[in-house]
Amino acid sequence: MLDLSDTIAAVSTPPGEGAIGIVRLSGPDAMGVAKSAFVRRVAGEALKTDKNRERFLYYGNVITPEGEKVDDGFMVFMSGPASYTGEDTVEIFCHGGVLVTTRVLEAMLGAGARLAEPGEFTRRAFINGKLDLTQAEAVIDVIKASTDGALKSARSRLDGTLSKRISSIKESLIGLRVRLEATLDFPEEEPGELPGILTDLDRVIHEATGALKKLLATYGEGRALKDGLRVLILGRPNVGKSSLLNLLLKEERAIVTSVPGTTRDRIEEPLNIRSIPVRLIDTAGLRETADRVESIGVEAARAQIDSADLILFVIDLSASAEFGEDRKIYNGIATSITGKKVLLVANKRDSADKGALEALQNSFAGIKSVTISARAFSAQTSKHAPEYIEQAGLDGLEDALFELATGRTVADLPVGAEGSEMITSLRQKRSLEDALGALVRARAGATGPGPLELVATDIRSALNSIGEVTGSVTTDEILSQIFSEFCIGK
Ligand SMILES: Nc1nc2c(ncn2[C@@H]2O[C@H](COP(=O)(O)OP(=O)(O)OP(=O)(O)O)[C@@H](O)[C@H]2O)c(=O)[nH]1
Ligand SMILES: [Mg+2]
Repeated sequence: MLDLSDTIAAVSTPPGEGAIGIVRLSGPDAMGVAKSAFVRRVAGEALKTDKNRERFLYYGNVITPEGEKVDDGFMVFMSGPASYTGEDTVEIFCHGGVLVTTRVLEAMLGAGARLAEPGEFTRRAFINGKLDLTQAEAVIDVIKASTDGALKSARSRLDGTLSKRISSIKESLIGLRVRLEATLDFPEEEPGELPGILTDLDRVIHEATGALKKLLATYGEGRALKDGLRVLILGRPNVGKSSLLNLLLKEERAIVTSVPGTTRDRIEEPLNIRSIPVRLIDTAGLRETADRVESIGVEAARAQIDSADLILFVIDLSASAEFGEDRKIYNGIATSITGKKVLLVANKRDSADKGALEALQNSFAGIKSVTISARAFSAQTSKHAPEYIEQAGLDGLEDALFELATGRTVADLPVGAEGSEMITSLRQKRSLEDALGALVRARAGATGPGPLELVATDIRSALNSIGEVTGSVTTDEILSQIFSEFCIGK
């Protein structure tokens, strides 16, 4: 268990050289520690506890317990509960260097503070009720966000939108549970109540399961925004895989030639697709080859499959005679791509064979596909001109990728809009799935021959699982796992 009676300290700015470094203190004796280790420069005297002005910037020197000056800077005091952690908090702004911030921190430790654990400031904020668990998780997501969409989603969770959504599901179930349990405990008091409760139970559980399913469906997008996706480009040699990479990057990154077997080494580049952070990986074309260097590349391409989230399988519409060969290669990797998302990218639509689209349908029935002309883009000098993007089919490709990755269309609610709450962690997903399972059992139990006590138990268990998401029900283990992802000082 966390000891809240300690006063903790940490450097809150990242290690490195910067204009300012911030050392943060939180806990009951934050001001006491600061008082011993920070001396006002103007007055040349220690801060007087009774005269501490909150949210007032003091200028002074940080000193060691031996009285040696470490650095000069500002200090601000914020008393709890109106602070990030809900406790008395002090922030010291000193020079931003690795050694100087370490020395300032040591001065605070010398004056009685303890070094904070990773995420301990936020964990204290959680314990003190300043934020719930979905918000605490959002803190780290805001810090790590690498695209506008990821930031919007994390920001809106930090503002409590997901918490609110979950609370409203919880409230309706609590009301139901209370009524059901009262009737079961005191059946003689309101004998006529039961049929009405059962009707309400059916409706409330129906609504709650609908809401849970809706939230669960957002996990794909939530996770994609938060963690990004590995998108792997695969296909026969010369179909235009490297051209596709260049098209998505809008830059001629990979070498493109008409010689099959051009790409031998893996090329990996970061980019954003409709706000989803993506690592795009181009590989050597898949085929049997006698060339030793190329065959190493082909093996390397296969080795990438496991870690990929989404596969772009490229085929060449101007080589419909080869679709059988494409399909063979696809079948060859079929077991390793089971469960992964696959988009068939039919390239070279500018010079497609007659009947190529139908032939493609026959060879790859049931696989989501999109047609493009990657070269239309890379062959041009003015790379961002809209007509080339259109000619290439880039928008359609990006839309298809987004839809496949998130399970929703780009035209749906924008990220951050009301009603667009997302779940983003496996932990949240598992708890909501447990809750859903318990509610399905409860609903079935209510119409079945079993005792209604079991229905009440299932509703209670669903509430418990929902409570895990926001953290109203939690264990030390869950908390340690969540906060261990944080940096020290947050
Ligand atoms: N007509 C046409 N040709 C294209 C298109 N995209 C690519 N090509 C041509 O196809 C050839 C192969 O393109 P690459 O992008 O190198 O193909 P690749 O799949 O990376 O090939 P390897 O690295 O050898 O496996 C080049 O001559 C490209 O100019 C397209 O949309 N239309
Ligand atoms: Mg290539």
